[in-house]
Amino acid sequence: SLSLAGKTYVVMGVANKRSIAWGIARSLHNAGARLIFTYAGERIESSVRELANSLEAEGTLVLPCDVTSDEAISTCFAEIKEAVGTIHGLAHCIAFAKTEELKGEFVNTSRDGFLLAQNISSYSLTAVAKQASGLMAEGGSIVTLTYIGGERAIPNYNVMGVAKASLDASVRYLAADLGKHGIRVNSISAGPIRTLSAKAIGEFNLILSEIEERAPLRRTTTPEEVGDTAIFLFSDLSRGITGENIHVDSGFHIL
Ligand code: 0WD
Repeated sequence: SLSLAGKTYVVMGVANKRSIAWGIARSLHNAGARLIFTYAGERIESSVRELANSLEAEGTLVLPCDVTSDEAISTCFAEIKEAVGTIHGLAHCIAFAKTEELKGEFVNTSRDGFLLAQNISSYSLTAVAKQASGLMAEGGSIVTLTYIGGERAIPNYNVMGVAKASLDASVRYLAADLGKHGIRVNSISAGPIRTLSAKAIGEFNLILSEIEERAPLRRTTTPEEVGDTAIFLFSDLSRGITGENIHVDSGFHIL
């Protein structure tokens, strides 16, 4: 199977064991990669440390990085540079919107809520790519997580759908900029998965049951499936792919 031994990856956005980021981390770990985890705030630090320790891997780092702060991002990557020098990839698994704007009609979105969702869920990729790319001396691969709600109007996804559309466009522009440095930028559009963030989305259970009934594979997506596609995008097997979005959603997007 695929080996990423001797390579180092930054995984941003583990909140708990259900996080898609944790699925990606486990796939990376199984492939022999060294991992650096970043977390948003003190509230989840202990949970991330506990999960990182459970891997029993040498050299794992856990660092704070609130992506709403440019200073926090530069401090974080300066510490990563100091510790490991070179990184080979980064998984951006971060999103946030106000719960009250993830139900009802999009037309009611506030200016505040719109900008907050764009800031954390979309702009953060560009801010982080700028810093991370400086550490990718041997080339690299950046992977972010998106959702079909950025391509089509999905009930309740609302302001987050618009943030995902902007994230998807950012992937293409970043790929265009960073390709000359041997750095690839891609996204995975995951099918709905029951996580902490997903709890905020109105009628999420309905969305899950629709996938089970209608998606070509007749089952919901697992974090392991997303993790295994991520390590493909991190590995040399995907060396010709950049600026791309891969749907890991049991085929739901073709309907
Ligand atoms: O169905 C789903 N769960 C899908 C999720 C389908 C398709 C895509 N995605 C995306 C999400 O939109 C997100 O981009 O996957 C990514 C990861 O989401 P997740 O695994 O569903 O959710 P979760 O485990 O809650 O992790 C998201 C994390 C935050 O968790 P909390 O609970 O603390 O909000 O994003 C991080 C944080 O760890 N995050 C931040 N990180 C740094 N700085 C910040 C911040 N300011 N805000 C949130």
